[in-house]
Amino acid sequence: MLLSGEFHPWRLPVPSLWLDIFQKIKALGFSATSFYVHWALLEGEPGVYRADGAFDLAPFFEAAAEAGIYLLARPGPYIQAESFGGGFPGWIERMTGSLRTNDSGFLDSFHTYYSNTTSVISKFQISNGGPVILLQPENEYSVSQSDFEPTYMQYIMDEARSNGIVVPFISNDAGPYGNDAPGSGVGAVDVYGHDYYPLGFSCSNPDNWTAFTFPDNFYQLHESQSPTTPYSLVEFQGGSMDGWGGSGFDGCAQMVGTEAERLWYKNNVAAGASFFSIYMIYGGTNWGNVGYPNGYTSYDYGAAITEARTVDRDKYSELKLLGNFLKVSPTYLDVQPSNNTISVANTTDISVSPLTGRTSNSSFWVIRHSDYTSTDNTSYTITFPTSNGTVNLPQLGGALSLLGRDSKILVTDYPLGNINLLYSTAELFTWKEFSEYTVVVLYGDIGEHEELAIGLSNPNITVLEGDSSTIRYQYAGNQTILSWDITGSRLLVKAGNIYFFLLDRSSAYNFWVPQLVTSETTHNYTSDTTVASSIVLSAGYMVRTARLQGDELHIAADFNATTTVEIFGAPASANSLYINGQKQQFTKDSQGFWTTTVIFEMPNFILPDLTQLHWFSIDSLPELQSSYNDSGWTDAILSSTSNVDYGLSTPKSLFSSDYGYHVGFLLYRGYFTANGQETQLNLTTQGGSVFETAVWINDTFVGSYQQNSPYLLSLPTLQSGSTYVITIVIETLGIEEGSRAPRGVIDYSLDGGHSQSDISWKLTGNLGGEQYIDLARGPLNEGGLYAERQGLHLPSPPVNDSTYSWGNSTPFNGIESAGIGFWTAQLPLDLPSGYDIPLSFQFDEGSISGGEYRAQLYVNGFQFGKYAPSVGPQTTFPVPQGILNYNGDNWLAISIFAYNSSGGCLNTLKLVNNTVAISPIVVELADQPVYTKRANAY
Ligand code: IPT
Repeated sequence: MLLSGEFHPWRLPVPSLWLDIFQKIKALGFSATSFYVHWALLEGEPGVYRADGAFDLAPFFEAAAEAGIYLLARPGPYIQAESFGGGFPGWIERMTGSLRTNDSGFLDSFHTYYSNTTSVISKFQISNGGPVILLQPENEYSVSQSDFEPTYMQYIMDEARSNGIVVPFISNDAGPYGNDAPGSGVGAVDVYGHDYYPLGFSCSNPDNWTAFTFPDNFYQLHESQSPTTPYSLVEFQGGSMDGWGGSGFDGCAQMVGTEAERLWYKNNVAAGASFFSIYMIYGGTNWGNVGYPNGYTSYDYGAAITEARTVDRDKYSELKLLGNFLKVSPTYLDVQPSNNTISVANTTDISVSPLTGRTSNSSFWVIRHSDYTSTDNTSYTITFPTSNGTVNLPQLGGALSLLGRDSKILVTDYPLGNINLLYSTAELFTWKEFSEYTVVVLYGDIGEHEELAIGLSNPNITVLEGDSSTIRYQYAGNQTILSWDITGSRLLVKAGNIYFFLLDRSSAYNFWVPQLVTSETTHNYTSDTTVASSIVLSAGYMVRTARLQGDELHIAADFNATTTVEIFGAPASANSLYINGQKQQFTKDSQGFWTTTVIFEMPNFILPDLTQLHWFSIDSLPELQSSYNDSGWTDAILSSTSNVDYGLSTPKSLFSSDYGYHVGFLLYRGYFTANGQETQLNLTTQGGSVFETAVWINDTFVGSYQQNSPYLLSLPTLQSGSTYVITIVIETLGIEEGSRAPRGVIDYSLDGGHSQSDISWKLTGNLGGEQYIDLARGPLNEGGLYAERQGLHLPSPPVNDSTYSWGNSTPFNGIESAGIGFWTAQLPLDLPSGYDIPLSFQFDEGSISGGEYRAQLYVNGFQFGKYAPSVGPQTTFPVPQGILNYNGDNWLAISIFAYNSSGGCLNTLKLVNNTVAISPIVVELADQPVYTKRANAY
């Protein structure tokens, strides 16, 4: 059983934080992570594979291994992922061959990337002691292309094999279509898998489930499509993407929230899934232009782990209940979905999906409302076949109930070590057999009545905690039946030498089951259920690891409040307790349970007032000045384009990719001699989705438009015989996934009897184009703004260098007319150590201002935000520690592209913190080279 969550290292460019995410995934009870590799980031310059700094995959593999997480590698070359080009570099626009086909031009184009990437992955395969156990070639290939070419799929797999990949290949069909099921010859993978997003991608009405789909035939499909391979859900909806003008990720987190997790994920269990990966488990950030045109900077995805790396969404805790249950339930791998109505509720309002044992009696029963959208609280009784005959539950009176939009996995004949749990109507979170006793943790919702039976005859029963009047028990032959009400205060019942913790859901959310690492532990990947392989804790915010070192028990955990920590099953050889390295006093009760308290006090720290920083300002559109020298720009001299998918409408190509510019701001300058008859410029530009274009003639602002092109711009009166220059600024938002759609000026016409060739053009994007300058931050981080070309967004910019005319305005003064302003300021931070203090930059008090400008936020040279106050929805931009130096100087920069004559300014910008927790995480600064003079910058 692999429970997995998707996480992209390139959406969190701080390698020392990868372990944090893996530990948060591991704590869910999950065993795996699936990840994409992004070609455009690793081969910005065609033929040159670079994996410097945060782009190096080795630390990602090492962190996964340390956390005990297996990996599914998904190196594409096409990945989608709401990312720049869907993984394709911009220069793919100059390559021949239909994309994602067997055309040799296309195959050749990804050879450098793919051979290098798969070689690195191969070193970290399980066969070499590493975490990688599966590889997915391409992405949803089978149905994504109408002209599916098995030979292309086969080529990718052959390439991977020739670079040392020995692990099985798995596919991710876009739905359960079975198109590339194993055994179908050329292009067939080893393990057939499919994706599924039953809730869709609109988060504006998260509680309205009527448009969603709820499959009940997945097992049958699997049996007909690929019965010999494990049933694999390679991507299953864990949240949703959201786009410009969207409703924001909180709605997505609510839509795919605790209720959806219970209904759909347990339905996947009912279908017998044994590889089940959630897309995304941690979304991260589209920093430095890694996003696609429809997406904004945040890729939070409404996932279980927030963009700021916090685990305070209930959906994280809910997932932990399911993950830990499956982790300790090896008989799940022996069961088979069954259509028989061998178990029924007394009401047709409740459906039961049976999973019955193949080689044992151990069975699982997934119950839900027949109408999965129902919000009713329904009373029911239920009949189960067991090894002790048919039982009608509840047996000791009372009534079972199922809340609206809830689903439960009930078990029968479930082995708790040597003892048989005949049935339980409460859900199991975990159980552990320790040397002296067994701990069983069960939960339900407040107000529910539960019952279990256990194969113990006449055990001693004591109620150690809670109101014993709510507990009933009865001995029945070799069974003992126990029933209880869930009230909100914990019940602890000892039966024989089993401790039953009978919890309500939110108390269960506080339980954690870290694997116990000892000097004998050879690896951390899986847990068996033998003695003391894990310990059980009731704690609070987050427990990461447990380690036995001699007689010391070490716990690594995060605390966002003063927390009572209870430890059940501490190893007998342990006699001292350390939490995050600090020795901790504790009490040991007669059961042998340990209790201690971790005090949380909000640490003292002051986040600087950003309006009070010493800002340095500069005009970032000096191109409008008559003195500006554009001799360093690229002349648009190509009479044809290399783009085989799009033709030219202009005498010279103005497709930016023909000249090596693919990302961020593009600038064009067109020279012509006026005849005095000009009144209009008709312009077609393309920058993706809500891209913005602004136009000047000499230093006169002509107009701007968002998205809707072609666009007619009225010109001022021009002097016949004079030379003019048209300056066009286009903020591009990335390249569409799997496309060669050109960026830049696509078409234009100038009236007054001009032909197109009367205008001669120059253009620029990022300095160096594909020979990009900043190897540490990669090929996509910089666009073509003057300030970016000069490197002024980097730390320690030359604010004393008089070749730049720095002013002392602030981004809160902004600029007063159309143009581009740029500001930089030093931001000292001094935050206490021993805490995780996620920070975000918040514009305009968290609600978009409607201002007619686009701002970019740079932190220590990393572009970490595109704020579009007329589009939204994002106002708050998390920036991880490691990009920010929490104990030292940082450099913050802001660009403002004001595209109408009234200019633009920030109303406010604040540094705010998210959930603060005591934490053992160790964060190192990402490689972040400072400014050095760029010799040929213009
Ligand atoms: C699936 C893609 O495989 C994945 O890369 C991502 O784009 C995801 O969609 C949406 O976030 S494709 C699925 C919608 C059929």
